[in-house]
Amino acid sequence: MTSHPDLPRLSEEQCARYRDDGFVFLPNLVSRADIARVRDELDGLCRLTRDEVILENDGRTVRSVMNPQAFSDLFGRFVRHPALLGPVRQLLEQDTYLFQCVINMKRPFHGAVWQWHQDFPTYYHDDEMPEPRLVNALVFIDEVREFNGPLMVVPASHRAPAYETAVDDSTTSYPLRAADEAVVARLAGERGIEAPKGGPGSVIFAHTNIVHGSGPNMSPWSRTMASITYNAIDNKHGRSRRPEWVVRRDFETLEPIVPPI
Ligand SMILES: O=C(O)CCC(=O)C(=O)O
Repeated sequence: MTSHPDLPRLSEEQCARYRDDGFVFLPNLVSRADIARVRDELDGLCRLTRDEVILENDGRTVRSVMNPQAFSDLFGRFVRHPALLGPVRQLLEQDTYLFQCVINMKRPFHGAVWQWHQDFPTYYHDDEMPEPRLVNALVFIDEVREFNGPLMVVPASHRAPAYETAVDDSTTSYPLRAADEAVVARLAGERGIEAPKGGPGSVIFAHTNIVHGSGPNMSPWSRTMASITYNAIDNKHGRSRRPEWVVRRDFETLEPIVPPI
């Protein structure tokens, strides 16, 4: 692995939490100044008409911006932020490439659900991903509160197998391999559900097999969250069934930038 002695690192306790619970929450990790630049850039990207700008079922509200690093220099730098790459490389014990980046806007009053799911079954069945060795960095672009559709996770559910599920393409505008309700009920019955809340720049590092989802945003507050998925460089995905604007084939090893972005 390329040596970067100055990259930020997680403590032993934080690493243990990731291993045991399948996620670790770091409040206020990325500076407010960098997050403000991301938010400004997103204002412009959401006005673009292109496949990567996905609308909710109402045909008006932006749900997600997919892989903005492919058409925004700022996002090309943001995914290389040392505050993200340091912990990710430490957790993977590997150099890493960017598998996917999705910005989930969860707009006030109109942001729709993300059904309960694990990420890895999609990667395995649809993208020829060999092993569940990916880390998802979920970066809060807005403050996440109890009211604006926080991400919910089931602690320790990453230890469960990657369940095979059918694609649900009717609940929202984005097809997803949603988890079986009986499985979610059983796993949540063991360890409950957590929903980390915090200010912009806070980050959840989550294992690719953790069961997670989020409710609709009925509040007047936006809940934008960047979901940046990093893969170990020796775990490259193969030929994906999904279009290239969803799953890119760029295996470049990510090197950290020097902030600000
Ligand atoms: O933004 C959300 O609430 C859900 C994100 C998610 O499920 C994912 O990144 O896999």
